[in-house]
Amino acid sequence: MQIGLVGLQYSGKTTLFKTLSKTSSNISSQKEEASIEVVKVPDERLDNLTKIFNPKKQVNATIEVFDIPGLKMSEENKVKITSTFLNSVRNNDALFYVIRAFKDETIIHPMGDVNPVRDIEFLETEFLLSDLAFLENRLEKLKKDLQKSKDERLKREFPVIEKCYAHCEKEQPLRSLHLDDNELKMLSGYQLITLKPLAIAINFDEDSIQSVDKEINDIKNQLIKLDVPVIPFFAKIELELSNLSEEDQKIFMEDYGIKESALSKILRTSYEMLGLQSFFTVGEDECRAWTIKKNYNAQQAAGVIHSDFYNKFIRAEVVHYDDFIKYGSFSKCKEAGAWRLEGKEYIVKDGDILNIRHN
Ligand SMILES: Nc1nc2c(ncn2[C@@H]2O[C@H](COP(=O)(O)OP(=O)(O)OP(=O)(O)O)[C@@H](O)[C@H]2O)c(=O)[nH]1
Ligand SMILES: [Mg+2]
Repeated sequence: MQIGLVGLQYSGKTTLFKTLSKTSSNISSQKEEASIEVVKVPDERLDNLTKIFNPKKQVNATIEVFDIPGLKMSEENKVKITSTFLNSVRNNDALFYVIRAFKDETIIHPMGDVNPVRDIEFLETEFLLSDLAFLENRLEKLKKDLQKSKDERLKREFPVIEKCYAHCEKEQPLRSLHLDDNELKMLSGYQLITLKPLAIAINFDEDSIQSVDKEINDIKNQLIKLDVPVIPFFAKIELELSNLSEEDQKIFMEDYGIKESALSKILRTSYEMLGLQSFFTVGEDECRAWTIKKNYNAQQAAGVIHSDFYNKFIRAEVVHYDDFIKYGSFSKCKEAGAWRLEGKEYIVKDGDILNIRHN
C-alpha cells in the first residue's frame, strides 16, 4: 500500500515526510525528485506480544509514503499542473493533500498568500479536470472500437465510463459516486485520481495550537461538499521533536498540547480510508503484524503470509489479542474456550492472532 503526499510547493510535505521517516539528516528539503519511504506502522499490541514471546525479531506492518515535489509558480505567474506531477499522483493507493496554514513571510507561497481552502479547491479542480479528460478520451475510443467489434468486455465497460463521465461533468469527484465491486475492478487499471481515497492534512504553526480545532472547523465549513477526513498537524515542531528520545518526545508533545503525532494520525487515517486492519503471527523466530483488507477471510489472510498457505490451507487456529492478554497463554485460552479452529470462510478480525494449518 502506498500513500502519496500531494500539494503546492512549500506546504510542508518533506518536513512531514521527515517526521515520518525520522531520517532527517539525509533528506534535503529542496530535493527536486520524489522520494519513497517505507514507514513502520507502530502497534503497541505487537510490542506487547514481543515482550511475551521474546522472538529473534519483531516485524511491524509497513506502509509506503511517497513525497511528491509540490506545484510551483510558473513563468507566467500561475501555478500549473504538469504531467510528471499527475503521473506521480496517480501512482498511489490513497492521497493526502498536504496544505499550508502556517504563516512565515520568509517562505513564499506559490499563489501569493496563505489560503488553505483555495489550495484544496485548486487541487480538487485540477484532479477532476484530469479525470474528465481521461474519461472523455476513453469514451470516444470505446465508441469507435464498439463500431468495429462486439467485444463483451468493452460493451460492459461503456456504461461504467459513461456514468463516471456524467458524474465528473457535474463537478463531482468519483469517490462520491457509488460503484459496485465489478465496476471498480473495471476502472482499477486507469488510476483515476478522484476515485482514490483522500484525506487532507493541514500544516499549522505553533501559534495555532490553542485555536486549531476552531480553525479546522472553519475550513471544514467552507468545504461541506468535500466529505473526507481533515487532520491538523504541526510539521516544524514535530520535526524538531522527532530527534528526541521517544520518552522526551511524549513529554514535549504534552507540553505543547499536541495529542497525537502526525505519524500516528496519518497511519491511522490511512488504515481507515483504505479499509485495512492487522492480524498477528507469533513464535520464537518472529512476532509479526500483517496488513489485510477488512473483509478478508482466513484463507485470504493466509495467502498474505505465503501463497502456499492459501493453496494448501486446512484450518486457522485463532485467538484474539485481547483474549491472549486476558488469559496469558494459548493453553489458558483453550481452557477458557477463547482458542478456536476456524475454516477458510472465517472473517478475520483486527487483532486476531493466527496460526495457519496447511498441507
Ligand atoms: N514556519 C514554519 N515553517 C515551516 C513549517 N513547515 C514547513 N516549514 C518550512 O517551509 C519550507 C518548505 O517546507 P518543505 O517541507 O520542504 O515543503 P514541501 O511541501 O516539501 O515543498 P516542495 O517539495 O517544494 O513542494 C521549509 O523551509 C520548512 O522548514 C511550519 O509549520 N512552520
Ligand atoms: Mg518537498
